[in-house]
Amino acid sequence: MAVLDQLTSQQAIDLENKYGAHNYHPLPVVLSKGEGVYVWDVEGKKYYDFLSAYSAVNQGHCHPKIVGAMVNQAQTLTLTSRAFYNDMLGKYEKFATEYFGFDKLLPMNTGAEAVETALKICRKWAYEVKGINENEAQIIVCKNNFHGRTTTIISFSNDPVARKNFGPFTEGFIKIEYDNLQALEEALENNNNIAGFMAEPIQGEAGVYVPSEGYLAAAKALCEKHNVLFIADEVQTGIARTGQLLAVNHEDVQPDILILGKALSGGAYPVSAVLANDDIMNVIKPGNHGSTFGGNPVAAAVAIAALEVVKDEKLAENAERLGEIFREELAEFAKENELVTLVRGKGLLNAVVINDTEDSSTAWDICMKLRDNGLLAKPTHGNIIRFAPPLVMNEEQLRDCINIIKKTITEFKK
Ligand code: IF1
Repeated sequence: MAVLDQLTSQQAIDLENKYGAHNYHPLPVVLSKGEGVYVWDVEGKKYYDFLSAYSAVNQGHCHPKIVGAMVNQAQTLTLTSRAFYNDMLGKYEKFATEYFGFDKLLPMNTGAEAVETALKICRKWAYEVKGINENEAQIIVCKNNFHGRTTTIISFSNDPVARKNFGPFTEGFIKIEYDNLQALEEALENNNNIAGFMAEPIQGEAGVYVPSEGYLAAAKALCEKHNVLFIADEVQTGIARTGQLLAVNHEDVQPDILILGKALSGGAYPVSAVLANDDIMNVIKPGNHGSTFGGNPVAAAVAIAALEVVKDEKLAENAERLGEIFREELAEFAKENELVTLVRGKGLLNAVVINDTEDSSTAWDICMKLRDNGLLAKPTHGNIIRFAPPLVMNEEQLRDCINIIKKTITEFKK
């Protein structure tokens, strides 16, 4: 078999099982083409993509403007490293800082790298601006968080599968209940070593937990009161996914540090970023932080195009409107179907809670039937199915998908 020969689905799966690390348990479908809201498997079967690569493909698969920008730049200059300047990075930094309303941007590649970068900036600010004694800074995080897979990030995870046998862990983190202002206030009171509070504006992996109305604004106010930085991890909730450009915009909250990734590139290329104002970002000096690919010309060109698409195609407004329809229809359906407990979410980041025990395979089995019926989705933890289509979906396509979901669950036999 020549390396680029056409494969059957089973051949592709067998290759991954034999030659690839088993760090995932994918749904058994092998995709070979994507366009807009659709993906096709190697046998040519067409599906609606209701995962969007975990909200990285908000602009739809292979968006011509984003791919065009990528190909054009890739044929011109791909990578210089930051040892030298390039003609794309400054343009991108200006464009993106004005787009999100911050003074500066630190470019990275993956979401986890951006989270790590934000934690380093927060700590350095704590020592050099707030005046906390070196190595005593604490950062508050939320239980059931998901911020990535590095050793430091899993140090403050409470997911045993993500943590077991990866110790020893990084110190300096305090875990509190999500959506609990009293817990945040108590953690802030009488502790002058708190540098920051990092949270997902909606906890995606935990099961699309939307916090109470006003939580983010009140949390930001508490951080201001205690001279603590509010760090918003919008890697999954950002870039129009929840019906606003950023999920924090639902409450008019401007975080001190903003973390972006995934759809910052429309899923075409690894691009992440950390944004902050000068009084925070200027603690970073030459040699403090970096990355071979961070801020490369292709990333810059792709991110500019991806962000332009969000505004040109009014993706936040579309996500807001279609999300209302999705939740209204599924909530109605939940009343008459015992398998569906509830639906929750914001914009087009939604989840359906399946009425079965945490350890049952019901949500997985339903996703297998959804696959057979032409729609791809995957459970998060336990029996919660995340539904997150590309934001370029139109109402007719959404209603088609709602019908597929209702039909599949109605016909589902355990
Ligand atoms: C996997 C989850 C989603 C994220 C938030 C940072 C990162 C992520 C809020 C890190 C990444 C991805 C990672 C991927 C599956 C997916 C995921 F299931 F893991 F939790 F979306 F919910 N902050 N989320 O959601 O970004 O380094 O991956 O670019 O690791 O399985 P990354």
